[in-house]
Amino acid sequence: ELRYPDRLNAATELIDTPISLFGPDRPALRTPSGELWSYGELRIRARQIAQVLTEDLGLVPGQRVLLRSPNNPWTVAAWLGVLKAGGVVVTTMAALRTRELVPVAERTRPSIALVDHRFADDVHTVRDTVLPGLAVVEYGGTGPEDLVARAVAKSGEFTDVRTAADDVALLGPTSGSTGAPKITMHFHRDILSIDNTFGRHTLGLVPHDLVACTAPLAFTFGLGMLVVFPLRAGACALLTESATPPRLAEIVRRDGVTVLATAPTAYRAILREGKEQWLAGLRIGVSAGEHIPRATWEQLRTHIGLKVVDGIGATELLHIFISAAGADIRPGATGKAVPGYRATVLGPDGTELGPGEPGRLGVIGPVGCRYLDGERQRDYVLAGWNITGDIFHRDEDGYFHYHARSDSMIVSSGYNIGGPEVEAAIDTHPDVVESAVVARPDPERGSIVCAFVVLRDGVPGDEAKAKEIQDHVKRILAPYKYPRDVRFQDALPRNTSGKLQRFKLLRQVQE
Ligand code: 3SK
Repeated sequence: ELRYPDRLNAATELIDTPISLFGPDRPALRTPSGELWSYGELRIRARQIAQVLTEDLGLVPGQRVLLRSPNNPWTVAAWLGVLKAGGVVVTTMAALRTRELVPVAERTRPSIALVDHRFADDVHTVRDTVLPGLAVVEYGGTGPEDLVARAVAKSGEFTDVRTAADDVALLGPTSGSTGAPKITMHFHRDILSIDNTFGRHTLGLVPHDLVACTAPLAFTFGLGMLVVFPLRAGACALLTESATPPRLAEIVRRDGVTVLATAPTAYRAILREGKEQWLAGLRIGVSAGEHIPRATWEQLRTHIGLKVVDGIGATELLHIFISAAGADIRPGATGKAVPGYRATVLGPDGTELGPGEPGRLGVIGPVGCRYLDGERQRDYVLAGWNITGDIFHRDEDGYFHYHARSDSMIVSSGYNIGGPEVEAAIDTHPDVVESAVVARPDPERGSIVCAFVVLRDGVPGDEAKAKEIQDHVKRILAPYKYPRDVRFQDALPRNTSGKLQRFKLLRQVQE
């Protein structure tokens, strides 16, 4: 069991404690363009921002501060500065548009917004339409009102607010499977808990690590990989604002990245481009956000000897709770419950199922789901188990094997068909870039498997190609699993963190 003192400020633990252990001069943050911030510099910037917030903008502990920016050092400083000042960070993706920001702002009601100047227009619109009292401060631009100019004029002397370990530190919006935002709440101690579990037991960063991650800091996967885990280990994070998968692979090689965390899509794209050798220097590769297909995992292992650490997490639980690393990895399985967590598989009536039986994943651990919106809480937490919405089975050895999202399990003529299994089969067709399958309502069979398929450039998506893919799947899987409906698309719909928006595909087949 993890125990924390009653008074705990996560920002003190993330920046002041490492400085007392490793000194102020170690590199904390880098960018591909050569910017380098030491731990000492990051602490001064965070303190200066805390001064701007409290001295100039009147922030009092418990007030909420919306952040909106791509991944860069000032964003990390702002994140730490808000916590140092006792504020609550509301993270939002830079790519969100006004109509997506409005419901987040309405629910979280921030007092202040710190916004990268390139992404400020939507926040001004939010203020003008729904939050007239919002103080919007831009950064990264020019002029005396810019946050950077205001911060560097401050002394850098600031004593962190003595927040309680279970004061809220973070409001993390998540779009969930329906698209409507849900707001998760996390305490100061939760931020340390993800490091004391996945970070230390599974990932095991060391001070010489250079960590890159494609997820935005506004997605808790990115926050853990780029801020919480590296800082607590005295390691360095490489912050990329945006990078295509081949460019990412090039940066990994050029800058000597030792740990890369990204989604399976990026690994697949790097393999497709034949750039996987550029990842050969990695000590650790992490894949999360969605299940990594076995074929992709095997290719990385055989081509460059990289045994990717798969993991499943949730914004509701802040980070990863099932995973395995090193010798514990079992190909094809996501992993075991991360030390500190318990996981189980539940049947429809909430009873625990035995090995081999697929059902709903239930997780209990030091971080649990707390929605700002109490109504939703009842759907997510059942008898203490956090119900993540994923279908898994557990094997005799306690490894968890992914089947599908509970909203993507396809029941056709009485057969249960796991969508990802069909996708993995389709993806082995040489003309296929990627695919996603959903259940299409069918009067005869209840549902049928409908596959949305992206083909390689120049390959025509016609009836002959659809038939070829269907026959290909029938050759690999039990024939009842083949997609009876094949639709070709230029790209699959993904949200700003790269996660597939399956609900959009479901909508298409239900229309
Ligand atoms: O698996 C995910 O989608 C996830 C969500 C939040 C934090 C971390 C992860 C891996």
